[in-house]
Amino acid sequence: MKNPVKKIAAIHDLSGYGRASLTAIIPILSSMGIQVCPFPTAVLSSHTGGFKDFSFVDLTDSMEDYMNHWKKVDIKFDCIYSGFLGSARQADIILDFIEVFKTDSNMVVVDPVMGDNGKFYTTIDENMVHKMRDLIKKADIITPNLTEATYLLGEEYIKNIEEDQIKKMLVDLSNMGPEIVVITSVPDLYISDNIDVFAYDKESNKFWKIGGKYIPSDFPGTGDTFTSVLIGSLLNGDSLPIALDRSVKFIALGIRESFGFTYPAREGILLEKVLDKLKMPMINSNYELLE
Ligand code: PXL
Repeated sequence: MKNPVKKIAAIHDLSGYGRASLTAIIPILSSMGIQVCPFPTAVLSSHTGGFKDFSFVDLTDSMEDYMNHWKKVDIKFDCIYSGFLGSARQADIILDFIEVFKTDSNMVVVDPVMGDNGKFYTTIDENMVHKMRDLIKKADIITPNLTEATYLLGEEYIKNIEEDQIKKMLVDLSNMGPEIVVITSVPDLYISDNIDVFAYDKESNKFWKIGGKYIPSDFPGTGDTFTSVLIGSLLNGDSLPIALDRSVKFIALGIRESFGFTYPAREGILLEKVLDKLKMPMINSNYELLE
């Protein structure tokens, strides 16, 4: 029998407080039956959104040894998934990692974590944008939010963006390398309070849209949650639109759980209350195939 539990290398920071990056990625993917092997890029006392005096240890100098050990052990990954980087130089190390661990059958997912709402996160600068452009060339799937997509393309962030402009961004980004491009956090021009996700699959030349109710951006970690559910669904055999829809629905459920309590939004969505919904049957699917 083929061994059923898939493995993922998760190259992200560990933020001790606030349900972002590895503290979201590990429980989500393990609840979906996937083994997560964390490869930490930095250790922070909390994520950087909504906190000022967080501690930050950049792990760039330890990453080569970490990778070389994994190389020696000869680990076979079904997916390589990178996110928040502790320094721009880490992008080069991840490119080496991809060179070593990429196979014909596994997938490389890059979430180019850099900012939101038209602004960089505190620790990110222009240098990171240049390096992320190199990194996405080697990805099969990328999942920027609208802010990160505009940084990658060197364009200006416009909140009220037309569907045709988004489709052009998707194609332009896929021309930089990735087969599948997903852009999250796109405000809907026509339905107020909706935030949409758009995706383009180069092989089938199809564009998808998944509409969702407004997700306040002061809930950090939703990007990491989104991409983790997407990857878990794809590794478990879902199609792209179903996997996207599952991710949007899961985040909406998490936020609805959170509203009933008084935890500060900066703690992130109440994952612990909804992890058991990750394998929900996808009835009432809510995706659109765009013309
Ligand atoms: O969720 C993305 C993310 C990851 N890691 C750190 C962050 C953020 C977003 O703010 O601050 C440290």
